[in-house]
Amino acid sequence: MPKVILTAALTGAIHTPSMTPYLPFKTEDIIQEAIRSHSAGAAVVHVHARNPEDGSPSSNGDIFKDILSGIKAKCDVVITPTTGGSYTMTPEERLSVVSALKPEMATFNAGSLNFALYPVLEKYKDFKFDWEEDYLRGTESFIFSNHFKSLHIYSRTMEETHTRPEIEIYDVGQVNNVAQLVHEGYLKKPVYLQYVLGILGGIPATAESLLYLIRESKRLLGDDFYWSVCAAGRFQFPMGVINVLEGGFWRVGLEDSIYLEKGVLAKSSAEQVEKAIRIIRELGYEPATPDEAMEILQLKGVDKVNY
Ligand code: KMH
Ligand code: ZN
Repeated sequence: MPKVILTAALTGAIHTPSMTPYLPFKTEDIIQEAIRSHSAGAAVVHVHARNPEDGSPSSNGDIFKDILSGIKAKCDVVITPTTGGSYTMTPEERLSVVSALKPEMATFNAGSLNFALYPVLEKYKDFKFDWEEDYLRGTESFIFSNHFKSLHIYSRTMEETHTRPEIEIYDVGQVNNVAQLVHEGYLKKPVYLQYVLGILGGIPATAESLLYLIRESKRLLGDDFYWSVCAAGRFQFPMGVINVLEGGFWRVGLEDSIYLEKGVLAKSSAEQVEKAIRIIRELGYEPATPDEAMEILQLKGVDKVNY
């Protein structure tokens, strides 16, 4: 039975608290969401830190440590903290979670791009917290910077901490960036790619885009890689189904979509995990357990983290 590694991306730095009452941003709520998503069948949770007072994205090491150690104390899910952080953070602030907590896996954003969220302001007018509107509008002039010098530093740091990079791919040129980093010896095969579809500034979320990414990855990296897909909003489920059928893994969660279906807010990332598992089982697949994910992705083991 083919195993599918399901990842739940719990909170992210895209959606803001006023968009849905279900977005967890208090530390205990993020921890509980991880536990619920693991119980629902997620093998991996992807975690951002948020300021528990107002839900603003945070790179605070103590908040990350509280979240990661709180999850670790309650369940054996694999934890992948972000090094993407948010656009209000420096590359050093974004990377600090890896140096400090030495996680088994962390995101590694494989290139620069516009990362525009401002169009949502056409839909959302009233905000609970005063940071939300400025944060979203500020993305009109935001370039998510991941140039090669920073990618060299990120990869070396993850090598030192034995942290597997979950390599975020926002567009097809970034697959070539990965091939270059493998050629230079900064990344080692088999790499683990996370195709991120549907971000304004990155590759659109279409079947053609996804199949092109997979084909280009195979052309540039050979068959020696694993891949998952995460797609924004309404594309979250359709792209996941295509990717599973192509032999890949799947990421869901409120970081990428606040909906369970058209017009219905998801009450948790766990609800999206449950729906994804129903679908993959109907297709003849089984969700991987955390231990199976650890084995497939050759992770160092939670006993070697620093939290
Ligand atoms: N926020 C997603 C679009 C990261 O956190 O470093 C991609 C992501 C990357 O999750
Ligand atoms: Zn993220």
